[in-house]
Amino acid sequence: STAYFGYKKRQQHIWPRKFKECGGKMQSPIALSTSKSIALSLPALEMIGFHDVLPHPITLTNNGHSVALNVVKNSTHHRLPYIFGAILNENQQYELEGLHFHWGNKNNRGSEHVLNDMRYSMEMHIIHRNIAYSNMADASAHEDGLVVLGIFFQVQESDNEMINPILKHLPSIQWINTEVILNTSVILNSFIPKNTETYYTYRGSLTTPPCSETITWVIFSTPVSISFKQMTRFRMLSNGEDKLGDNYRKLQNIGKRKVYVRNV
Ligand code: B30
Ligand code: ZN
Repeated sequence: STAYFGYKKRQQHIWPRKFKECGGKMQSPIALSTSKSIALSLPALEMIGFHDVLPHPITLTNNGHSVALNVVKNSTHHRLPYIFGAILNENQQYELEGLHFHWGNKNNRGSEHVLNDMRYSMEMHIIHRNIAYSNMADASAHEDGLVVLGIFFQVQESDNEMINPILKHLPSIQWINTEVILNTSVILNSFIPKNTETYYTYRGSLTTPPCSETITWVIFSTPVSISFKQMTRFRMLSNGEDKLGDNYRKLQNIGKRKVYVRNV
């Protein structure tokens, strides 16, 4: 069930009234900076199946706070992409759940995390669930339950052809609570930077209610590109009362947490 929450300043401010964890001490997003991070020679993040075509059907949904791509579960014929390594516990695998976007109505805003004072135009989140837990609800209740990969998008002159399989379906889901089944093949590797060797990692939360503090964040420092024209496709979507966009949460306190940057 989708509880309403808004992104305007006065709306974000009251998230903790209905959702206690949104007022916690391990919230996301945060400002990342090279100089305030602990540089470690961490293992690479192992990403398996990112070059494979995702099993059908894949849906793309306008849920009023984002555009979400979701994959089928419990398919016996296909293994979904999964990740392990980095600061994740040994022998724990995290399987793809879906992905979604946070973006701005102007190019100078939109990403949730900020990297060395740079707020990018968009941030994609690829959600992975620890296979020890059978669903999102169960995983959200455990501290080792979820890993979200963060990918920044930076506006450049030329189109990023790799994201067209998603973009071309956005006009079909202009309205809130509409969904389309993708007729294109989707390959995760098309959406991520070529360089995944440098990443920031820390322990945080879902950036939307219920703000569960069970996320291991892995944010790649290399952005991918998108053109202004391609960004306008996202900005044409509706959230029911307004343009969908500026759907990023304000920065949260790092507090006592440690942020690591992989130093290769
Ligand atoms: S994020 O990556 O930290 N922005 C959820 C997953 C990832 C993030 C935020 C939230 C999540 O699973 N939320 C609960 C389920 N959602 C489904 C959804 O697709 O997005 C239902 C809901 O609100 O109540 Cu929205
Ligand atoms: Zn997100």
